[in-house]
Amino acid sequence: MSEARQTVTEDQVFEKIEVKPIAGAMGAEIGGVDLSQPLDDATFAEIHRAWLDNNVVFFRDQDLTPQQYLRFAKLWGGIHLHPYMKGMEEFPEIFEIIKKEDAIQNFGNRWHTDQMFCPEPAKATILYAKETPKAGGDTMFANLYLAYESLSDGMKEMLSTMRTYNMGDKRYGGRSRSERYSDGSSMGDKVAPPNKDINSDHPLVRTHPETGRKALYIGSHTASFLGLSDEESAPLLKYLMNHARRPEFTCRFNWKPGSIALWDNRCCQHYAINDYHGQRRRMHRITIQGDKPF
Ligand SMILES: O=C(O)CCC(=O)C(=O)O
Ligand SMILES: [Fe+2]
Repeated sequence: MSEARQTVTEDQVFEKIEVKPIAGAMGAEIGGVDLSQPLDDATFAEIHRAWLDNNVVFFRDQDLTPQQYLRFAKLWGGIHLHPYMKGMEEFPEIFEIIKKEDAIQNFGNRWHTDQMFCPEPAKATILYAKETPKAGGDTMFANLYLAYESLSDGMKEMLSTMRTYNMGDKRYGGRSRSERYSDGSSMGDKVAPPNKDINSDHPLVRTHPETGRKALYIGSHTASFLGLSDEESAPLLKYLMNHARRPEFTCRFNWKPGSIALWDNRCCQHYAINDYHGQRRRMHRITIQGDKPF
């Protein structure tokens, strides 16, 4: 039932960079580029095209100062700050994700798309690996274009006018981030909730503003559908979440120090695998401002 992505086609031709898909559904490694240096327009245009085609792109063996990292990030738009989490003291636009040896809970261990609870959710997320476990700590991604395109015509029709209700906090068993991360995580001291919780509704079927393709815009922040009760929403939500992460729609990335991922939150979900207990993992994350979904 899954369709090939549109990417493995003749227009995957690049002159400035090498692009190697890592799975059938999505994801490509980009080689031949040093992100610590300013990028010329042609190289940036090729990376941008590869990113739109593959939903997520990866770079290896990068060595960037925080300033160089921010310069690269700002090519993609303004910086989006996480409304519930603090950035680094010296570089507030960079948010450190860390799981120490004694931690239990990691950050991002649910299928989600970043800050979907905001009226204008993050367009892109860039993650830069600083310390990685010997094995484990991979991140998985799922292609939300394929999730949409593989639905039946009847289901597409039914979903076409529906809206999701997405919660910024207290989504999981009513527990706040402060409660969840104070319990065996390394992230507790980074929680800084806004005065008032941020919740937003969005179209369930979203049109990507750059590619024009439709995506099933759903993630773990989605609590219900507008106009339906929680009980009515739950089975459909469960079906769509399970459908969106079918293995055929996914790719999985194994990090090494110096790896960078850049993903498009408008058309993919991701999931940080928590399988490296007793080891340390540390990442630097920057998110890029997005638009109001339509
Ligand atoms: O650490 C990861 O692999 C991903 C965490 C996450 O969900 C995020 O950075 O948005
Ligand atoms: Fe995330």
